Amino acid sequence: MPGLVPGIHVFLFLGQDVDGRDKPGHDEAGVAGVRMTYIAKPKFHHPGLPKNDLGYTHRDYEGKISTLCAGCGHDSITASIIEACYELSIEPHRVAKISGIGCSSKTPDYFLGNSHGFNSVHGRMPSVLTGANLANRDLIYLGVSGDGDSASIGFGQFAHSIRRGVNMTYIVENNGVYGLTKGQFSATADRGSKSKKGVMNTDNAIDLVAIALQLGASFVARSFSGDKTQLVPLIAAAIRHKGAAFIDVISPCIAFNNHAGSTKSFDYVREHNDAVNRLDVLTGREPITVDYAPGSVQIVEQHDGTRLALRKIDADYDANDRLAAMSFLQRHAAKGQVVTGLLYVDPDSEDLHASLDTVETPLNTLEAKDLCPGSAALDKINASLR
Ligand SMILES: Cc1ncc(C[n+]2csc(CCOP(=O)(O)OP(=O)(O)O)c2C)c(N)n1
Ligand code: SF4
Ligand SMILES: [Mg+2]
Repeated sequence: MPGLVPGIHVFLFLGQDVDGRDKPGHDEAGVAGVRMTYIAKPKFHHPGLPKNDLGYTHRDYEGKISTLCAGCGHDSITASIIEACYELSIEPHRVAKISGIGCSSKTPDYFLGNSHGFNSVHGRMPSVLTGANLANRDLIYLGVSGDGDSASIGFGQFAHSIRRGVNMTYIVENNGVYGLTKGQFSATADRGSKSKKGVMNTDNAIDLVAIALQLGASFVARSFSGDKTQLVPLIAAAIRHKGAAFIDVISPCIAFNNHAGSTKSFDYVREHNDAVNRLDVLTGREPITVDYAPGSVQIVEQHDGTRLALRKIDADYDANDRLAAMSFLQRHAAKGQVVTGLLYVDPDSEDLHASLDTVETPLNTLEAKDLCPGSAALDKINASLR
């Protein structure tokens, strides 16, 4: 059954003939000879389920049944993405979910079953997403990746998509290991942390949040898969943000990285979680009536009118100060603390389309008459180059 053997997630050999010969189909991520299989969710649901502004229930934002290990942090992130999209009343057909390879990169199959999806190559999600975004700026782009996918093979891709300000929500489901390939340390594993077999990691860790801040991401957050109250509004705010929004979600791998000595285990993150703020996302125009203590809330208005109400937990933390955020993170990381919350937001951010000055109309809908200025205009351009 799915999930009984950690790290291997395709156990239903539905793709084989009775004599064992393979039928044509998709190979599962990097596992030769094994068919991509899935379990569809039953369509029926309780008639009394609450509905959002579009008349959709949570069920309309779900995908297939997860084949990850029972208890995997990634499944909680899936649930938070479903919740955020439901709360924002997003039309599923307006979302493009793009991933790489890994247990984390499998998760887009488990949410938004009626959205566009592309499961790309290991570490290549950012370039595929960038291309799709350039072709059609009208979709909402959700990039889902793992720490191996983004901090090792895809590190360059991660960096360039962030520095270009691609309008996207980039989520890394960070467990500190390569879960799918059986638990090798990834580049986000902390120096000095121990593998399940007791081996010490001697390499320095890459902190993707620190890198994203340095590269100019206009929305940067860190959260924990076990804290849905914190994570759902962060995802909702990131989706409504214009520009590169990055969320690093610590997501324990219960099969390979949830033991004593790991700094990505449920126990470690619960004990060392230092939340600097709490977020409420206000999408309507109604006045703010939330019961805040004076001075403890900061309202950040985003491009599309969404207001972010940031309740300060740490009075010294300023989510509009990039440099201060970078040094705060370093100081707390040195003490072994995992700083979570909305760490930085630039409400005046722009995206790659603004930098390139592209037309408002999605490029994939332009016709030849829009694209070709005519021979007179071309002659003029050519003359100017002689
Ligand atoms: C080009 C390429 N190199 C290596 C692999 C093998 N591989 C598959 S998943 C993976 C690591 C996944 O780790 P991560 O992104 O952290 O995802 P997780 O499974 O931990 O969620 C690797 C090395 C591959 N599929 N393709
Ligand atoms: S990340 Fe770990 S716990 Fe999650 S499905 Fe993969 S092997 Fe299992
Ligand atoms: Mg991983």
